[in-house]
Amino acid sequence: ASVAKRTYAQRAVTHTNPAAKALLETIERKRTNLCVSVDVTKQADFLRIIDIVGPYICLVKTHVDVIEDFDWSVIERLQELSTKHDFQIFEDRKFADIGNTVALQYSSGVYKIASWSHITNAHPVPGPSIISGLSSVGLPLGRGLLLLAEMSTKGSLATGSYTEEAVRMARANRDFVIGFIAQQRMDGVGLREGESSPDEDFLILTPGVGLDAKGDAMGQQYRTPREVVLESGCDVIIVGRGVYGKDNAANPDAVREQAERYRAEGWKAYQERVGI
Ligand code: BMP
Repeated sequence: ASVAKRTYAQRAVTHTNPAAKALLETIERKRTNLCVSVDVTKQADFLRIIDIVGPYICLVKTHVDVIEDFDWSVIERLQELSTKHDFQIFEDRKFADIGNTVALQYSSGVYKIASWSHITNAHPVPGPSIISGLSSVGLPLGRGLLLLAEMSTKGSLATGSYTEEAVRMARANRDFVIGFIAQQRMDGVGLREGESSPDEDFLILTPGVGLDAKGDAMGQQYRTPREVVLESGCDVIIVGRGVYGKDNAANPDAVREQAERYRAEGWKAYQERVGI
């Protein structure tokens, strides 16, 4: 069956990258394809929101560099919460430099991302050398990489042949590249004339998901979990402000309620897609 018709459990069995396998197993075990993106600037808010949404998510997406009172205890607490609630961690670093530089940015500095983040991502703009640089650090640690094949923003340049090249880069590095940040499945994208469809399973993680808004004032565009998972065949919905958004931040019950709501919507769309 096509990848979109297979269950997360079936896909977990055949995936060889440890980060991809662990994510698929977590999704199946907890029956959730929801990733919450926690883009807040105070460590107390960051940890509090994750503790609330933890039971409803497969993955937490972070931008650690926006936490203004960051210290290493944030990472230790995040790891404790990851164990407590059984979710994976994805630092949304969007690497975009030469191989040597990204290897340093991934392994070193204040954040030492590779030491705690199961999954990270990169822009394909520098070409395949960005994958070699990151995999030199991440592969021995069992990490996985997502390439940004598309973006959710108005006027994104990541379309057409750029997206196709991103998929070709991933295909040539399937040990480390586990999938894409994209708005739809990439099955068969970028195949050259005469190339037959390879037996591949890329995870599609999709930001720009919201049930109550169409976008924001800075170019973000939202689609519903149903559009993303059922119609476009994506695997994980990434929701930020839709879950913890301005009004919710102060109110734990509202945050929990939104997390439950997005989890339910995302899972229903998946069940309908695979027919279970
Ligand atoms: P929100 O749901 O609050 O709009 O947040 C979306 C999150 O996903 C942000 O952290 C943003 O950096 C990220 N993101 C995105 O919105 N669109 C993309 O194409 C790629 C992203 O990583």
